[in-house]
Formats: sequence, C-alpha cells, structure tokens
Amino acid sequence: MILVGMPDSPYVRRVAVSLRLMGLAYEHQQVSVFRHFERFRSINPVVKAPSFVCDDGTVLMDSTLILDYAESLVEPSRRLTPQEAQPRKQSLRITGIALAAAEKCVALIYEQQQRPADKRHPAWIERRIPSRAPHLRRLDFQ
Ligand SMILES: N[C@@H](CCC(=O)N[C@@H](CS)C(=O)NCC(=O)O)C(=O)O
Repeated sequence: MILVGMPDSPYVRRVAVSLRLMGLAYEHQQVSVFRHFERFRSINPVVKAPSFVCDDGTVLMDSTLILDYAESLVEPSRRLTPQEAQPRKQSLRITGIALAAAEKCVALIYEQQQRPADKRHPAWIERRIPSRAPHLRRLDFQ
C-alpha cells in the first residue's frame, strides 16, 4: 500500500499517523500536488492528496475514506473509531472539529500563497486566524 502526498498536508499526516497507530505497513511517496503535478497526475488524475494506492492498484482519496478502508484491514481492537454510539459520537465530534480546522488552515495557506496579492480578501483571511477570531477559541470539545 502506498500513501501519496506531502507531510505538510494535515490530511496526509492524519492518514500517516493513523496507519501507524493501527500497525499497518505502507510506503510513503512524498509527491507534491504543486511541485510534482505531472507525477501526481500519473498516480491519480484527480490530483488530490492524500491518495492511497491499494495492493490491487485501486486508488483511494480523501483521508476519511482512506481510513475507512484501512480500518477494515485490521483487527477490531486496532481500529481507532469506536463502534458504540456514545464514544463514536464523541469521536466524530472531535474529528469534525479537527477537519474543519485543517480545511480553514489549508484555505488560508492557498489564499495567502497561491492567490495573486491583488486578488486576496483581507477580511476573509482575518476571520480565519484563530488569535484574531475569538469565536474559534470558545469551542466545546466535550
Ligand atoms: N477532504 C480531503 C481534503 C484533501 C485536500 O484538500 N488536499 C489538498 C492538499 S492539503 C489537495 O489535494 N490540494 C490540491 C487540490 O485540491 O487541487 C481529505 O480529507 O483528504
């Protein structure tokens, strides 16, 4: 199994850390969606990181879907997502917050590093910087 993507992506890190915690062996190919676009496209024409090449050649993408498949490969005791309703709900709540934080951070990086300076939206950027957005510090993790 091959994990494709750069570890500066929170989604690639999420998959890498989770695979390790589950004890699954994999190869990690550090291919960038920006700097190695053509190479990435030859692995997955959608060019989405993380991509995950299964042993039969099937290419999965999206961290949640990759981990859904990975959990099916291990013994129940090694799975990271609880099955029981109450702890599962709590796990989904925390995972949702983490994914939302990742999406906002990635969008912020794209806005600041990929968009031309004269096309940026300063107010949009401001709302996504946690130290300047008190509503992001009042989250209830319980
Ligand atoms: N929901 C996806 C998000 C993945 C994502 O946005 N990956 C970024 C890198 S951090 C990417 O592939 N960007 C290139 C593009 O979308 O063209 C997941 O959980 O894997």
